[in-house]
Amino acid sequence: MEQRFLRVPRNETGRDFAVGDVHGHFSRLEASLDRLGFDPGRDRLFSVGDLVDRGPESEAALQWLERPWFYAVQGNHEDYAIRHVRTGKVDTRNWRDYGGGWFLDLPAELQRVYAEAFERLPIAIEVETAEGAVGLLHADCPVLFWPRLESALRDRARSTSQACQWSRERLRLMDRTLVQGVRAVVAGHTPVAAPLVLGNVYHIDTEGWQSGYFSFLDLETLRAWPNDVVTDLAGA
Ligand SMILES: [Mn+2]
Repeated sequence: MEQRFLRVPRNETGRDFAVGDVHGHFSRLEASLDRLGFDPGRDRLFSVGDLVDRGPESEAALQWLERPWFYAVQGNHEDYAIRHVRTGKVDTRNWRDYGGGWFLDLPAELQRVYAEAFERLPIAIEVETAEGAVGLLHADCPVLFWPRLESALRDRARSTSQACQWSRERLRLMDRTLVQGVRAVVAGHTPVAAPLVLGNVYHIDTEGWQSGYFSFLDLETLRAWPNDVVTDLAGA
């Protein structure tokens, strides 16, 4: 069984950043990291998932996942690829509309290689920082007490993963309920115009893969670059 919940110790030498959905735009990501002054010798980058589909460079996901400073959780687009290979039960026409064509057109052998790499990704990551632990997942946190997530991913694996990877409930309801037992939770999946925090949940998919820009959330300071986090929509 793959590790669905990954704990990452504190970065003692450099900074830790989370970034929103990449969707096959690794050149843009690279350019943004350069402007940020990201130092791969000391800093670490945490993707909140959806590395692939839509953009032109999805195939580069494998190289990125081999980098020692790069971490990622499984997004719903990685879930499409895994389910397609494992079960064949994916609505491929729908997935193609969402950018899955590059995968569907790969030889079966290579599809398996990608699916296996995606399967090794955890559904949630917990990163230690000087100010306390920060949680990362793709879409939404289905528990209101973060320390329960690990056992939920084990005992109710399918429904818990599905909520972590697909749900848009918090943003839809503008729900500001705190997730207890963790300093902050970081998610992508649902686009926002600027990084937005609801309760202690940070939504950072500012559509760098489309017409927006990549946002980098410093996990120590919980400040975002290039635009800081918006806490009050009325003031946005
Ligand atoms: Mn997504």
